[in-house]
Amino acid sequence: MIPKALIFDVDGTLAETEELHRQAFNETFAAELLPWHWDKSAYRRLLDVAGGKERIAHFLTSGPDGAERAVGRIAELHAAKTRRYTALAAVGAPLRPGVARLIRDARRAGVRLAIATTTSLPNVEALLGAALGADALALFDVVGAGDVVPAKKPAPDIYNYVLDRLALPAAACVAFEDSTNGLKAALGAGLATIVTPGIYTEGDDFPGAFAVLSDLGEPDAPYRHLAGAGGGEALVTLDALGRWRAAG
Ligand code: XBP
Ligand code: MG
Repeated sequence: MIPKALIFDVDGTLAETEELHRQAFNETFAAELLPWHWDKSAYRRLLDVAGGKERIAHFLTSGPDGAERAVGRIAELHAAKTRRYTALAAVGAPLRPGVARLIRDARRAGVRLAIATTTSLPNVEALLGAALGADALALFDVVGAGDVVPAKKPAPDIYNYVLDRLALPAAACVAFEDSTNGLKAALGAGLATIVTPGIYTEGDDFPGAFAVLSDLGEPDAPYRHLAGAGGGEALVTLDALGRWRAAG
């Protein structure tokens, strides 16, 4: 039976957005005369910490030059970064393959949609508004974002928040993630999870994933099957999700 709801992570799953986040962080540091620049290898390590404020706080523990000018200003720095990110995301970050197709099919079939993300709500609004139109967020029955829960991924809080508001059991839903932290959060909430690794997570291990696929697939661009369910197929569709779940 096809799922009653699809729950999507945002960054790395709906779109490859982490380079825009990294740019927003670095531009904010420069504007604040903080001598910090997060290159790709550093950012890949920093992404182990979900949440931009938490990521900055973690970075400060390494004692970077100028850290004393940031202590007590993390929320202010992060707000400035969010303003920069929303401007970048509003220009547009393309949705990953298959995302718009699956969202459209779910809406047509009466399958409910939700978002469970660590990122801040303005970031979700900017990204989806640019990609799916001004009323994009109305496509989603529940949007769980950022600080609405006390503990961020890999804690399951954001997925439990979404399931509570959907009033659906985890067994009736499927989650979509790109990272190990996100997978752990979704699994912690009891959700079967399809992982589509992104630029910062490809090659990582995803133990417990229901399926690991290069992306959700398009008719002219089938996904690459990496692990779990979906071998020998090309597209993640509602029908495929129903068959894969029934096969266990
Ligand atoms: C990924 C994150 C976020 C973003 C930055 O979120 O961990 O922290 O990297 O966004 P997702 P903020 O759960 O969508 O993969 O600075 O707003 O946290
Ligand atoms: Mg993600």
